[in-house]
Amino acid sequence: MNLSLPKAERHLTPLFAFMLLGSTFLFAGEHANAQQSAGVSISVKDHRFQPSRITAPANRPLSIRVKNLDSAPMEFESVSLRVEKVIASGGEGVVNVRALAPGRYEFFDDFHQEARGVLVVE
Ligand SMILES: [Cu+2]
Repeated sequence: MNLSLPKAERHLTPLFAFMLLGSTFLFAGEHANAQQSAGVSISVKDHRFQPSRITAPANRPLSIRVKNLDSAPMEFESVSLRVEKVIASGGEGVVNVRALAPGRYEFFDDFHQEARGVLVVE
């Protein structure tokens, strides 16, 4: 039925097919990437995050390893990441986070709220 299409649309058809093919490859690439998780580490000492700014790649699940070097328990918490985890003094915990869109995600110690940091996803 291609022949009954107006001339302009007949020209568009190969372009459309090409775009479809391109987006299929793009999707396959993103899918492969999404399966690999990334890891970042952070410590807390004297109620300060070290470092207070961490970076991570976008569109990949993320494991955040938090070491508590203080003599009091802390709670790693983030509203935008929707996580909270209590970590005993001298202990460590892993917070697993979904694949994230690029942006800034703030976190804090819910037991000592002066301790704040940011995860920059890019
Ligand atoms: Cu909390």
